[in-house]
Amino acid sequence: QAVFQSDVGALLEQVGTGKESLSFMKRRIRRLAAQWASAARRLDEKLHSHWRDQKKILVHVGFLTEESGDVFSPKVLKGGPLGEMVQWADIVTALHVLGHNVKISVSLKELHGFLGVPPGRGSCPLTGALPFDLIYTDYHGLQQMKQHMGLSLRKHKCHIRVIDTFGTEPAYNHEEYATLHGYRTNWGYWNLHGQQYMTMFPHTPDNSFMGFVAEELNETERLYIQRNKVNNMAVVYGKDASMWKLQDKEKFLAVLNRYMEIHGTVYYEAQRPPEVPAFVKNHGLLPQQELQQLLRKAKLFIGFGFPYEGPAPLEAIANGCIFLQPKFNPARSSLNHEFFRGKPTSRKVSSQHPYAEQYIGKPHVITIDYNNSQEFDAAIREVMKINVEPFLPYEYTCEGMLERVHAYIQNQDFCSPEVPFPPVNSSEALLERLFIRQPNSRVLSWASSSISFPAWPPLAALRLLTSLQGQSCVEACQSKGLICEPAFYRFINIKEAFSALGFQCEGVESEMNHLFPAFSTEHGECSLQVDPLLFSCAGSSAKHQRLCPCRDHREGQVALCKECL
Ligand code: U2F
Repeated sequence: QAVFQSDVGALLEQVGTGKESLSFMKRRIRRLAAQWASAARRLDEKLHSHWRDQKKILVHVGFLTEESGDVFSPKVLKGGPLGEMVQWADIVTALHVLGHNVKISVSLKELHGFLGVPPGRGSCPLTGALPFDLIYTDYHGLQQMKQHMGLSLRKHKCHIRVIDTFGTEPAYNHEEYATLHGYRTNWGYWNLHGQQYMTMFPHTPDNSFMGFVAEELNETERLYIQRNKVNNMAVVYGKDASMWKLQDKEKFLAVLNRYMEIHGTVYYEAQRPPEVPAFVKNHGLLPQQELQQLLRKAKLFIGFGFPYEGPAPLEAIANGCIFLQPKFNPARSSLNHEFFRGKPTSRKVSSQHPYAEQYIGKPHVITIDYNNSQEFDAAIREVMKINVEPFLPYEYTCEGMLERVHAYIQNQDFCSPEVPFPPVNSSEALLERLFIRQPNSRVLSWASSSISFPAWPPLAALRLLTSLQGQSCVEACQSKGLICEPAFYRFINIKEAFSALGFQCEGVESEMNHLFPAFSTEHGECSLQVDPLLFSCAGSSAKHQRLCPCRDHREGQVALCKECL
């Protein structure tokens, strides 16, 4: 049985030494230890201390290994990306606090040692049983495991979880389909189950949302912060001078400078001051803790377009700042933008931080067109006028992350053979009664009494609807306040689902297509999915209305349905 553990001493020893990235992670683990501990107590109470299996878990952080070049570690103190380090620190802490038996590796040698593969034997396959229940790694680590576990990776891959910042959509993950249909990238095509990829934000429900945490405030701190906000103080988002050089930055800074005192945390070398305008009070790159203090005073945290989708805006909002950011029109994606090119997703990024825009929004987040200087000017004035309270979505609190990771560990299973659906002996009449229409709605729900079938999330949460033409299932479910749930596709990939929704099929075909099951508006044809690996919430076509399995979600926790705990 797993027992919550609040002492992080053993974890800190595991993390090791010798790299700035590891020191950064350790500082973070230490700083947030008390917060994790009290979250663990609350969750334990909420779960009524019920039985949780203790898992043996290997965490192999591929991007920090020398063998993958480790470009991140040398830049930790120089304004390089820290978001990934934040996330890995929080992942290992969550696993440890949940009471699992965690081993951490940041080199091939350690990986070999933990897996019991003799060193220097190239791709000597791991012949025996895998000594872990779960392996958390990243794309670099996955590649290393392929090289060094050889064929046995295929046998063990259901135990693997890939921490994947921006996400991997099913069309890119499916090797054959990606190759045939132009979705092949340097990263994707591992033929994993889509939910084995775990993202930094809830980008697409095709993947599991792993996330990270931000600091929480107690009541005294909240009051103190609100009383001491400096109304005309702005902090610019961007710890590297290159982030300040983007197009027209000077223009915005000049407008901002008219109203507010501008602070920055841009890294610089002693001999060479940073290339930021003289009127900016630059503090240099700050330790996380000191950045929090700065954010506590500031009224505005302002993004100039890069970095995309990082942790800092959540930290700023949690400390009572308003986050002002540019809208991207057209939205950026791997199809039209250099930064996202080659990433295994075609998700459209509508602003610098779509999560802040869509899940938090006003008054904490203002997303505007920076090309319109009047709009920009008006936004700054609005920021100075309104008062906002510190806000942190539950899913980014320690308790929220523990709750989510706990639910995944105890319920997600990609190893057991799937029980076929529909059950072989089920009659057509029975299948026709699987869905019932909700009163006055185009949404159908699962008639749980007609067939009982073990599933997680539980089938009672299933809501079936159709997308509009050109709409993805992510959007279709969202438009009804629901979340698309790929685990439910297999229950709606039957011809009876079409008739329940009122479609009259001219014909029924089965094909490999990440948009299926769907109804072709041109030909009246109903198309089913052949390969479960291609069940995908993402993706749309002007010629199809997709069948979408949606579900509800817990308040502040989109990853989990109401009955998922
Ligand atoms: C994102 O990576 P970044 O590291 O650029 O993300 P940020 O939002 O800037 O913040 C990461 C952390 O850096 C900390 C801050 C955040 O937790 O507290 N920090 C700090 O310690 N001192 C400072 O002076 C300023 C910030 C994203 F996370 C990655 O996944 C992407 O790859 C990257 C590019 O889009 O952006």
